[in-house]
Amino acid sequence: MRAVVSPKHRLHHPEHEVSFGVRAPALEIPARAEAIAAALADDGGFDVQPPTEHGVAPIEAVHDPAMIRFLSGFWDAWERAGYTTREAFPDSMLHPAVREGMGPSPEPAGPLGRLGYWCFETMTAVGPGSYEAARAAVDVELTAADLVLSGEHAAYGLCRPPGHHAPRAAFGGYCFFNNAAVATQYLAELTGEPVAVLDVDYHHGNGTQQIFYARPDVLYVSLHGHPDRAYPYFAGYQDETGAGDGMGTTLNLPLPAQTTEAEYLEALDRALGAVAAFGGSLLVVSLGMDTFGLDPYSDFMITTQGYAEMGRRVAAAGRRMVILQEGGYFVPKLGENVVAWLRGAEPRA
Ligand code: SP5
Ligand code: ZN
Repeated sequence: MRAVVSPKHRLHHPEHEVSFGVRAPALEIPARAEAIAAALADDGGFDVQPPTEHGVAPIEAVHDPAMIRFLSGFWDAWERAGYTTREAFPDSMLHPAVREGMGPSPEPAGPLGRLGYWCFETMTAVGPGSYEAARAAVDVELTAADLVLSGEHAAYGLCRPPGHHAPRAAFGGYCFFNNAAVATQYLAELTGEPVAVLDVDYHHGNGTQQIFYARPDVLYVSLHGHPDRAYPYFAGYQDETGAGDGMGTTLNLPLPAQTTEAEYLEALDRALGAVAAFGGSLLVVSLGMDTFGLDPYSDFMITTQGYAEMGRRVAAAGRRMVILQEGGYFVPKLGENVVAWLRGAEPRA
């Protein structure tokens, strides 16, 4: 399988995240992508290439251009305003109730206010190289999409930072640009075909769901920890099935704590049934390894062999696949788990 990898992810190297008011070591760190890249190289079965530049237009097709502008200029503005931190977090976010009945808030002028205007939580440090790294992750993802458009049955994009929590007009959940959504929109535009997205990260991909919620030509299907206990809390419920013309093109399968591998694979078969019933030949996979038994976020019991079986079942759907990295935070097994999934997904003789 061909894989796209960029060293530019290293430009985003958060030191901390803030979880329930506690400053903790960052989990979404460069070592994750380094471990995956090393495992791809060690395996020998992957043809690894760098991304090509695609510019900002494919991002503007999905995200608010004002958010892109904010991210591109944030660090300079932060330093110019006199802050001397190594990375930045908002202190006040734009809760919808603050402006209830008053119309939308203007975008503030100062960088701390602007940070809370665009960022929705406290886990996503923005540093001097975050924007450039996020742009490179988009180039990685679009290069993987190009490979599939030019005839590869499947391609893997080692995206870092991840993307699936970023809706059209906000960022957070370790995500800046929604890599899977940008790729999906790009594929839909270039082929005119419907596109299915299968999200198997432990967390619900609220951003991807939001971006395509009213779209009849994009199916979003997700397996995840139930939002009653799991981030992102405010999306991923079973009764969210789409809106307007997109009614019926969202399927959420929230799962209980201690979900076993057998139970997970059963839910995956349901998800793949929905993919099979949807038109088109393209599938974008949001691949998160934070369902792993040892992952700090996981209360599922997925094993390395389970990932190989997942890859097999997804590939058996027979679709052309753009497989994009999302989460996965148990670094010692991360590379092995990604390789197991991708090898499982390889066409069999
Ligand atoms: C792409 C991705 O996997 N993003 C994950 C973002 C998760 N943010 C979680 C915030 C809540 C964490 N609080 C509980 C700490 C458990 N170790
Ligand atoms: Zn996740």
